[in-house]
This record gives sequence, C-alpha cells and structure tokens, in this order.
Amino acid sequence: MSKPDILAVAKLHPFYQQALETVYNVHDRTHVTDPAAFAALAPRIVGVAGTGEASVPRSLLSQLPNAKVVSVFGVGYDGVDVAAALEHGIPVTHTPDVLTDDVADLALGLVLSVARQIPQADQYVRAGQWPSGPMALGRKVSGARLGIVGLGRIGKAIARRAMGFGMHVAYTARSEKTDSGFPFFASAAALASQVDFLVVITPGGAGTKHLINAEVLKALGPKGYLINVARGSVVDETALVEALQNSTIAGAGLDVFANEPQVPESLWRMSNVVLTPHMASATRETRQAMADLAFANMQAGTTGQPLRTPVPECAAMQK
Ligand code: NAP
Ligand code: 8YV
Repeated sequence: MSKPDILAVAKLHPFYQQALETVYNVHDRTHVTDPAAFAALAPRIVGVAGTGEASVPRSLLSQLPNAKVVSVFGVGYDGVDVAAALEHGIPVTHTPDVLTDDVADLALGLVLSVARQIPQADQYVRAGQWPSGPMALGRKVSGARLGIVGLGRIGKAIARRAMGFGMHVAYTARSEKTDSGFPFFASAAALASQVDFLVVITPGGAGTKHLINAEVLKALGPKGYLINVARGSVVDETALVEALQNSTIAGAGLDVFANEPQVPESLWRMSNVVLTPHMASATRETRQAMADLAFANMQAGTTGQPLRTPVPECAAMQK
C-alpha cells in the first residue's frame, strides 16, 4: 500500500524529516517549487509539516480539502493562519514545553555573553591582544535587574534561572500573574525603565509586532541591554540599530531577526552586540524531543487520534 502524502512547507530538521519518511511520502515545498504538479497533488495531502517560522497562509490551506492536521516543529506558530485553519477544520499543533529549558538557557547565555563580553574576550585572546593589556571592564550580572517581556512557559523558566543569579525579576505580559510573586508592569516601556536587562520572549505575529520600539529602547536607557529570543518581528529592528548606533542602549543579545537568515550588516560590526542564528532550541536532545512530539501530532492528526499538543485556539476542536 502506498504511503499517505504530506506537504513540508519548510526545510525540516532531519530528525523530523526522517521520522515522517518512515510513514509518509513527504513532498518538499512542492507548492512553491512546482505549482503545476502541486495542483494535482493537493487533494491527496493529508497533513502539513512546518517549522516555527514556516508560512502556512490561507491560500495554501484552501487548496487542501483533505488535510487533517498542520504539525509545527516549534512552539511558535505565528506563520500559520490559524483563523483560516479553523475555518477549514484543520487543527494546528506545536511543540510546547520540550524546548523551554533550552530557550531559557540561551537567554541567560546571551545575558552573560553580552554583559561579560565572552565572545569578544575569546576573540581578544585568539587575536593575540592579551599581552598588550586588559580588555575593557564588563557589566556585573549577579544582582542586576532583569525584566521579562512575556511571562509564559519560557519566561518563567528564564525567571527561575535569573533568581539563581540573585537577579531582581520583573515582567510584563497581557495579564498580571499574581501567583508569580514578581512585580508586574503594564507596558514594555514601563518595565524597560526599571531594569538593566530586558529579555523578550513573547510569541510573534500581529499582536506583538514592534512591541519593542524606539520608545521602549529609550526607556531601557544607555546602561540597559536588550535580549531577544522571541521573534524578530517583536522588535523594530531599524529602531534597534539606531539605538545601538546612538548609544541609546548599552548593547544587545539577539537570537532572532526581522528577515532571517539575513542580519543587518550594521549589527555585524558592533562590538556591544552578540548575535546567534536562531538556535535557542538547537541541542540534539531538544530537537529530538521536538521531532518526536511533532511526529506524534502528525500521526495522531492523520489517523483521527487525539492530538498531543494542539495550539490553544484549536484545543476545542477535538472535544
Ligand atoms: P507562552 O507560554 O504562550 O508565553 C507567551 C507569553 O507572552 C505569555 O506570558 C503572554 O502573556 C505573553 N504575551 C503575548 N502577547 C503579548 C503582548 N502583546 N504583550 C506582552 N506579552 C504578551 O509561550 P512560550 O512557550 O513561553 O514561547 C514564547 C515564544 O518564544 C514562542 O511563541 C516563540 O515565538 C518564541 N521561541 C523562540 C525560540 C527561539 O529559537 N529563539 C524557541 C522557542 C520559542 P499572557 O500570559 O498574559 O497571555
Ligand atoms: C525553532 C522556534 O528554531 O519553537 C520555536 O518557536 O523558533 C524554535 O524552536 C524552530 O521552530 C525550528 O525551525
């Protein structure tokens, strides 16, 4: 019997791709590479496999009359038109929790890297500059004030780690979390004005676009550092580059960018910036766990079993 057909809408991680290939015919972005062939294939597609950044627009969903699930390898699903998926009766799943620790670890890694200049120090030693004298002093992390924009699964894990460094944690979110015990600020600007490090960890999409703008960066101030492990869209990148160029803020640690994998060249040249290539969940252990969960969701969706981790908007679809 031939394998069921599914569509990959992005280049998939090998762990996910290989798991899918054991059960499905995986059509790799055929909707983009060969639209004519896709028109004939589309009615046979029973599932869509994507990544956290992948685009699943209404126009694609409307071509898939027999799709039973969109399984995203990632917790963020801002590229999926969930309203359209709901209208077409296609549930969307993602991979929450299994990557929380890794993303929180990298957020703290970026705090330490940018404040203590760890990548710059490594370059300093390798370039033979140490014998010429010491590096410029860094900024103390222990005991500093850390603001978290988005106190969800990952935001809370960042807070737990920051507490281990004796940091004073505060946050903003859409609603106050009275059980967290941390001070709540109603806006990102109000929070930024009270902290040394501002860590952004909200979802992407229209609801958070440019939440971190020139006003927030001004409030963070010339001694403040911005860390973004959320989505590039959450930060106004033009305003950020200007703020760094004009010393409106002290520095930045960035894992995500507006137009990935393109990163503004002006950022490459800045010594007070640490850049990583959207790698916050990129450990073997976590990518395996994400692949296992995304695969389980794909199998459940395509065989009519209960989904493991539907996105909140689709949770009611299987009740
Ligand atoms: P989550 O548990 O849903 O938490 C999201 C938090 O963001 C919630 O506290 C939410 O507030 C807050 N939020 C949403 N919209 C907001 C707004 N307009 N203003 C202020 N706060 C807002 O999600 P999670 O598991 O922690 O993941 C968060 C995001 O991290 C993902 O969606 C993804 O974009 C990003 N991420 C990035 C990487 C990477 O590789 N860099 C890896 C994984 C995840 P409420 O609780 O009040 O609703
Ligand atoms: C992944 C992510 O890098 O989970 C997310 O939202 O952004 C990351 O874990 C991505 O989904 C894989 O491409």
